[in-house]
Amino acid sequence: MKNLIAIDLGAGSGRVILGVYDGKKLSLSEYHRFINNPIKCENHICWDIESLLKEIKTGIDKILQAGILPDCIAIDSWGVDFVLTDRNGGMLGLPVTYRDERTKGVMDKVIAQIGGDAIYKQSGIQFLSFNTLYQLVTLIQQQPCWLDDVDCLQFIPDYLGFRLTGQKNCEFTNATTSQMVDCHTGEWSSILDDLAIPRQWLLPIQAPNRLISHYRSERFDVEIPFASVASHDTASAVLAVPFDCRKAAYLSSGTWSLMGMESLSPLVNAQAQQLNITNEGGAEGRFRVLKNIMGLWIVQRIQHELESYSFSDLVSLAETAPAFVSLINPDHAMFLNPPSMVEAVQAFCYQTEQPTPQSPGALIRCVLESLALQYRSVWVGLNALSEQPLEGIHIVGGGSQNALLNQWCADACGCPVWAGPIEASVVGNLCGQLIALQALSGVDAARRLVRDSFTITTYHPEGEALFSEQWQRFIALCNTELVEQDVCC
Ligand code: ADP
Ligand code: LRH
Repeated sequence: MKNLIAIDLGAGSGRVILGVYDGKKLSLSEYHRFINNPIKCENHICWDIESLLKEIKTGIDKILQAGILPDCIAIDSWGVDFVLTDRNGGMLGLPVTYRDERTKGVMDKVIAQIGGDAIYKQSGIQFLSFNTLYQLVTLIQQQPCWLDDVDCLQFIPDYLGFRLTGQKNCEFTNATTSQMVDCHTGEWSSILDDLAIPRQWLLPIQAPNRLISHYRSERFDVEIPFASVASHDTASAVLAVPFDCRKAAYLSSGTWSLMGMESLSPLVNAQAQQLNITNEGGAEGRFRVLKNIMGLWIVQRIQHELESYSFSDLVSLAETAPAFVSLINPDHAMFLNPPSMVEAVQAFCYQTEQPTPQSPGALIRCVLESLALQYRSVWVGLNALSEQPLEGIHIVGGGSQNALLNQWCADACGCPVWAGPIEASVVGNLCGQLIALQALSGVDAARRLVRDSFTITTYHPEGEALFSEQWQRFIALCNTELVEQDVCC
């Protein structure tokens, strides 16, 4: 039997969960959940690192308080963002969030300077304006007064681990989200030299699912082994996808919708580049061939603005609203962090000469139908790239509780959908710890454990014709040029 603590940080919320492995099954008990609220600092939106650390320690203490002696502890979080430290390990500036505006326009300039082909061929990573690469170029251009003091860059989960244990680390799966790792060698790429990003800031890249240190709690007088797992939350979520013998896709559905498939080698070719498909690193050196879709972030932000509606209220209202009245391109940059998401959705519809959704039901229906249609686009792209046809889609993460969207995903893609587990990143994090403790032999054994431990709900496609009728209209809308000043405020 093993008692394990998973700390899983999403961009919206964090949780500290106890996982108990009895040799046959894994069960979860949530001890602590907290909001991850970015803060404004010198005109940038930043992660409140000290508050995250405080919440993490509170969660661990709750578990220790219950008299449980954990065998291991590990952290995973969102990708791309990082902390810079000086020679004494002190934090230099607060880490800026990937939704901050500072990188606006930088990616295009970098592509013009060194060429998109060169970046993609080496990294195999999708072009997203907020990749670490563009954040670092921006930072070097901005020249903050402390820039010369930088000694080390650590990604968020590695840095939080460092604060808990004193051990520095650079874990592979999260490092790959930077677009600075050569996907063919697993080492830092020569793109860094082309852009004068100091290599001496970077630590050697290490494989996940290893014990690396201990966390000592003075208050409870215990020392808990600390593991570096697949510390990119999506990599841990993919580890927890209950694949069986069928070749299938996955959709990690939360703040983002990450849709993809697993591959033993990177898939880097002209077609993949044209589709802006990424090859992020996974556990056991596997690759996450996937695409970011803006995801339930849009709904989260609308819910925040409409305050009095719960998530399930909004989904019920969407279900009864008229179908396919207005559609948006959910991946348009205008939805990354607009001042008002309701207004951004309405502006997109107005500019594309569609009725502007007014009621909560109409707004959410517009967003969820558009997400389902985008799932279809990515599904078609993945099938074109896959050597074997994909037989269905595993949906994991908090969004897998959205039965309406699960059904629409099955309908839009015309394939079965298997939903669960809900806490996929936590489950992947826990399985990574079991691998580090040699209680599981690897990823395949982990997935057997997931299948044996969690309920999976199947959705069969019912209304494919409806979605396929709308798909050409959706693609045309996605290709429509919008006028920036009208859509961004
Ligand atoms: P993150 O990527 O931030 O870790 P999660 O995996 O926690 O995200 O998923 C959060 C999402 O889960 C929310 O945005 C919401 O869309 C969805 N969700 C949470 N609870 C429910 C629920 N009861 N019914 C439907 N969807 C839900
Ligand atoms: C999801 C996620 C995603 C990244 C984004 C920054 O939480 O890690 O995989 O692209 O956040």
